[in-house]
Amino acid sequence: MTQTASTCCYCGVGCGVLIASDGTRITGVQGDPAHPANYGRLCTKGMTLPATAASLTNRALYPEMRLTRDSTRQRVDWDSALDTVAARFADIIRRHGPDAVAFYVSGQLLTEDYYLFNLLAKGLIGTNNIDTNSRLCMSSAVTAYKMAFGADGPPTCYEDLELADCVLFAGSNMAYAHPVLFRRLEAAKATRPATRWIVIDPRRTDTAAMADLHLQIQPGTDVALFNGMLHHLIWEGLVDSDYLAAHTEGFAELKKLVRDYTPKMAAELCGIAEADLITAAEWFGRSPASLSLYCMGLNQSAHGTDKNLALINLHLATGQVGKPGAGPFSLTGQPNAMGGREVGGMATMLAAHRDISNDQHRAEVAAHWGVPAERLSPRPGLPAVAMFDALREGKIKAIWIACTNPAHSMPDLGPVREALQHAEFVVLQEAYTNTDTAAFADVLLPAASWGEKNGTVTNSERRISRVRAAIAAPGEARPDWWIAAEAGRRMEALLHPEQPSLFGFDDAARIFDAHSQLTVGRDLDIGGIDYALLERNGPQQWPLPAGMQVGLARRYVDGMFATINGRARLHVTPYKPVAEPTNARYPFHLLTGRLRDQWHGMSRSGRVPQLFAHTPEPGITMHPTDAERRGLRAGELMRVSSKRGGLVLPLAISDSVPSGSVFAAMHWNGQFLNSGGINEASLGKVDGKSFQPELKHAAVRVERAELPWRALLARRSDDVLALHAAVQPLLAECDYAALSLQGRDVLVLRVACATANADWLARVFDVLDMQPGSDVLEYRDARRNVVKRVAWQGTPARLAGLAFAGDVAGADALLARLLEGEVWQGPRLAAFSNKPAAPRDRVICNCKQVKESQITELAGRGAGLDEIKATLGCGTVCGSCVPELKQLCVNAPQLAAP
Ligand SMILES: Nc1nc2c(c(=O)[nH]1)N[C@H]1C(S)=C(S)[C@@H](COP(=O)(O)OP(=O)(O)OC[C@H]3O[C@@H](n4cnc5c(=O)[nH]c(N)nc54)[C@H](O)[C@@H]3O)O[C@H]1N2
Ligand SMILES: Nc1nc2c(c(=O)[nH]1)N[C@H]1C(S)=C(S)[C@@H](COP(=O)(O)OP(=O)(O)OC[C@H]3O[C@@H](n4cnc5c(=O)[nH]c(N)nc54)[C@H](O)[C@@H]3O)O[C@H]1N2
Ligand code: SF4
Ligand SMILES: [Mo]
Repeated sequence: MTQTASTCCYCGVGCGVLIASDGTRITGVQGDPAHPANYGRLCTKGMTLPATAASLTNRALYPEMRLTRDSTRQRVDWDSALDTVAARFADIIRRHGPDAVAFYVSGQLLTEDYYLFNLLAKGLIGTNNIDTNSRLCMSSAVTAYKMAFGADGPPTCYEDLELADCVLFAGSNMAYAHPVLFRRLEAAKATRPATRWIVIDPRRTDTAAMADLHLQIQPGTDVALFNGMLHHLIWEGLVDSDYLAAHTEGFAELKKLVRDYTPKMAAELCGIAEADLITAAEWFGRSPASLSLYCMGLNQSAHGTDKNLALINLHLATGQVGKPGAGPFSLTGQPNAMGGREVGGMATMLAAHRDISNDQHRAEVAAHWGVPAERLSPRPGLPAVAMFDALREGKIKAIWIACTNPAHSMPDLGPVREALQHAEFVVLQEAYTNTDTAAFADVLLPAASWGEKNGTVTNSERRISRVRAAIAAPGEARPDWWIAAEAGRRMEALLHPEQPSLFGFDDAARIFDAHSQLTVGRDLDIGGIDYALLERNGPQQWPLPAGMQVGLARRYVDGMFATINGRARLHVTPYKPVAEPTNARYPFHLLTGRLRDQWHGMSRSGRVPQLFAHTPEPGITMHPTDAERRGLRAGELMRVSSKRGGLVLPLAISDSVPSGSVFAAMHWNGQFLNSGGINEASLGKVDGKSFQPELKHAAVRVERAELPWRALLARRSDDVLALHAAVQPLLAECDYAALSLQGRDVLVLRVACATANADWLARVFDVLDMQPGSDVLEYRDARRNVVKRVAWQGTPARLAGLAFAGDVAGADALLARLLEGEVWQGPRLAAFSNKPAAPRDRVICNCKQVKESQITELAGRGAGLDEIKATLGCGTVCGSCVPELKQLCVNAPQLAAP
């Protein structure tokens, strides 16, 4: 048994993990007590990481390639794959120029991977067409930091969470998306209960439910809110005039603008009470230290940069920046969103926060790389949405995608799929073979994944942590940096045979050194960090120039900013409505976001049945009043459509969404659904400054889908992932199909079609191994087109499978019994009865598998949170469910004592 210190591969909190392994397999994981992000804590996703790595089903194990355009991919060796990639890219570059190729990479790559991709695109090929999924995520935050402070990156650190007196969450559902930081905030509030929490979110999220003040604004109205708050602060003399005079510029123009944003007018635009807006401004302005935490509710907007700037304006105007517990803290989503920004891994920036359009900057980077200065293109590359447009239009011929799944995560999927279909050549570097993008790859390059690779990542507070391999990558999978370097060597032999190799790196440490040298003298100078230091002293924050022992926790403490004159800049931010307003034909505002226990396209979290328990199925959530007005009931299938496209989802009803809006989680896609997920309907309109698309908002219509033929199928299996792999290709044939993994080892499939589909059913019976026999009973009613099969296994016999098609009455009750795993009592034929199911009892606590009914029962008898935790064990391990436990305590119907 060995233990390897590494970092969680999911969110931007960047928790340290200790991976246990037996040399070939990962056997366990625990939080690293020494890591300054989490001090030993992990959330549900981090705790279940070993389960994601337990099976090789669907792992990309060796390179695959299409030998002709329309053939299926075949296994090839690395040399053939890499030679082909290099030759095809070189050929297209020779014929059409460097901008005819593109790279679309990811904030989940390690810094070293990122560095080499950047070198490959910008240094070797000479194109800036390298963009990343961070365009869908962080680019508005980057743009705003640069415009306001002169440089990218937050001024704050995690310790500020414990020191703030007022915490403003803006468009962040931190309880779900940054759970371990949320645990730190909960603990801070428990010790200092006077701390005020304000949450700005159109939905009443678990984060909002815990706030002292929830501003449930109309979607997209944040700028109006911040302008209104600033108006109040100016009017009441709560701005810090000394700070403004000494350290900023632009206040006079801003003041002119916000004169019009009276609290009354702003509150009306936002759809909230004027008094609440004023309370928020008072708390923010009068607290000794005000910290704002913001995420996709601000960034993913056609006015995302302005939303960020308007919030930063509030901080600058009140001097709430550069001091303990205060500042605008943009939370990064992905584990290395920050590292990607450091290496300049986007189409609009150069390494170490340098600018593409700056001749001096290009020359510095070219000199460091050892390439002629003219090689570096002065033209910005195409940002994500424009990149896929250019691919569709044939201006870009070849694309190399690494560590992201654009056929699921990009807005407006129809044209994205068309682009991938039209492309001359698509390379995909992935750890799994069954993502939606994999279908389009001409070459699939198998990547090593978490637990199998070495490098570094930088978390939300600018802290660089080591990622270490605990085991060897399976099959022929290779680290991402190795793949980029090998292809790079082959490409340079074709394009620039005269030049010494740019890719002479044989390990990740040397790549890190090359990266750190390029930062020397810049705002993010990490000249003092190398692997030896990280080994010795643990994770480090930047900047940390040579000669310093520790990095800077807080930036701009002296009021000197990274702008040319050292002053921060306030920007004039007029409010503009969402890009696609609702209308009579598309009356609902579509909000999208995250679930507590799933990660993005679910290629990893979707391998762990336990992670489905909290939300087993996809859905579109609507306010009760809107549902009632339309005569809709929970569970009915709805067609959700925008002008662009749509999908079918079951209806969920909850007053957590405001009337007039609906919400869908972003996670589900072709691995689990018959469609690509909610981005079938979303909008590709981008912010004019950051080019980040408005993934949070679109206008949609939600109508009952008339799909009378229903089926519910479930099968227990020793290898539920293999079963998933076999069923996945059948999903797309249905008008609605949703697959989930439940219990420990049960695959559940819900299906709906316009007409009965006997042929499909026959095939799915085959795949599920449910042919009538001694342990599989069948019931048929040909006249009604009803087929039911039920399977048992073992002695004593337990339910092992069910398939109800044409009539699903009773199927849910039977599924509940299958999941319970009880011994079957009484006649087997009773399985076909249509007994109604009890309402679903959700698993609230994942670690201890505690259900909602157990919690509400205790709460109903008057038990408080502590007693419930002590009795049931829920909320005592990772704590991810604590926000929900608190709500259940408050809302439980009171029961009489037993
Ligand atoms: N469990 C889990 N955690 C994750 C991830 C994951 O996939 N799963 N992904 C990681 C990544 S990459 C990211 S970027 C982060 C995202 O983290 P968050 O941004 O916190 O999560 P989201 O759910 O995308 O969006 C946050 C909230 O924005 C709200 N919102 C929508 N429109 C508006 C608006 O106009 N104004 C305001 N103020 N709010 C609005 C939504 O209702 C939603 O509750 O999460 C990271 N952490
Ligand atoms: N509607 C809507 N859409 C959204 C969002 C939203 O809120 N709403 N959020 C957006 C945001 S913020 C983000 S960040 C994106 C995320 O969207 P994606 O980037 O598509 O997210 P993932 O599913 O995490 O994709 C990462 C891929 O890399 C693979 N992988 C895992 N490990 C490795 C590895 O080590 N190497 C390589 N090469 N591959 C690996 C995984 O299997 C997975 O398929 O989605 C965006 N899309
Ligand atoms: S909060 Fe959870 S998902 Fe994020 S880094 Fe920590 S353990 Fe991983
Ligand atoms: Mo993200």
